[in-house]
Amino acid sequence: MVIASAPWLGGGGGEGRQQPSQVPTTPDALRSRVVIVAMVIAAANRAGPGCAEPESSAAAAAKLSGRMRASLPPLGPPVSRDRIIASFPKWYTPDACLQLKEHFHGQVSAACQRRNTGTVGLGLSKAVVVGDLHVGKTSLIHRFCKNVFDHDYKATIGVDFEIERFEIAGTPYSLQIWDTAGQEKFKCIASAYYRGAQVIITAFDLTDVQTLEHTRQWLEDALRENEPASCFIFLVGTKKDLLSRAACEQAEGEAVHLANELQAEYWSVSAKTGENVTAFFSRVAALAFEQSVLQALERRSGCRLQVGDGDLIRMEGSPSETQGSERPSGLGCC
Ligand SMILES: Nc1nc2c(ncn2[C@@H]2O[C@H](COP(=O)(O)OP(=O)(O)OP(=O)(O)O)[C@@H](O)[C@H]2O)c(=O)[nH]1
Ligand SMILES: [Mg+2]
Repeated sequence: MVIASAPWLGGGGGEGRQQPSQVPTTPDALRSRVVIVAMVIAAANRAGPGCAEPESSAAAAAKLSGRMRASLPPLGPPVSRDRIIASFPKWYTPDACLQLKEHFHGQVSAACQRRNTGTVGLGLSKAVVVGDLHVGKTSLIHRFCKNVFDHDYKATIGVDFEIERFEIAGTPYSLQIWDTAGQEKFKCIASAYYRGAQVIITAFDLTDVQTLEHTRQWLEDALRENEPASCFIFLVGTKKDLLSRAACEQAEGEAVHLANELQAEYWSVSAKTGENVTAFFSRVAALAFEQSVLQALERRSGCRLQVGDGDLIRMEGSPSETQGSERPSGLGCC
């Protein structure tokens, strides 16, 4: 069974994943869970490369909920302090990072200051987390989204997702983080959800070198469903707490080498202690946000307006908005 839960709709992602949808009885329960049942498996099997996410009534409902939410002004409490990103979050190591700059792109800062980011503040960016079973994908996401850590292993069945709200440069922004199953038997289901990812996070266990070797294949699979040039790729070593400093440095050396090959940004994290977890996702959110704003500005600068019987007026953005916006900065290189 493939299950997708939406924490902004209902009671968290991990616990109760085996339960059917709940009847909303409390304000909390208004956030109903979305359960994608067996029919998704059939849909997933039908979906070939390049197909959209498998459609089912529940999946469609999930999408609709997402769209409805995206079209509404942000509801609920303000974002927590550690979700407010005012300055560009730093990389983990300059040896493997996607951008060495320390500030938001000038056009992005200007647009944010003028509250001129279009629909970016209402939209979502999709990040998918892939990697071998047991490497700690779910733990990483749960540490960030719920600030919990569970010693017990509960394999992810199919996929699951969380949505985290941020305020970046004064603009509301949401990241949809998809947790996928590492078990081989769920791979065909999970891979149906790779599509439309702006960020691909390939996770491996720092204590198990084989899981690092497998990241290449995981990334290949995820990129097959996406436009490689427009995806931010991260390589994340998990369970940092289990290694001595020397062992960690050795594992990181190998990982940085691979990250450079994959044009990925490298991070070491621990879901158990929380080390680097918030910093990592802040970096992910900031890069995705910046790219989204630049793309919105680019679209706007090229938009056309039809007047009367067909005269076309090209709407140019103000020079400060359009200058140098041909391409979102920092895709896959420093
Ligand atoms: N010490 C330590 N253990 C961790 C850490 N992260 C995860 N674990 C443990 O590793 C095991 C697997 O973690 P999960 O997060 O379920 O792994 P997963 O990658 O989601 O596994 P699948 O869902 O099967 O793909 C669990 O027992 C966790 O408690 C960490 O940072 N430190
Ligand atoms: Mg999992």
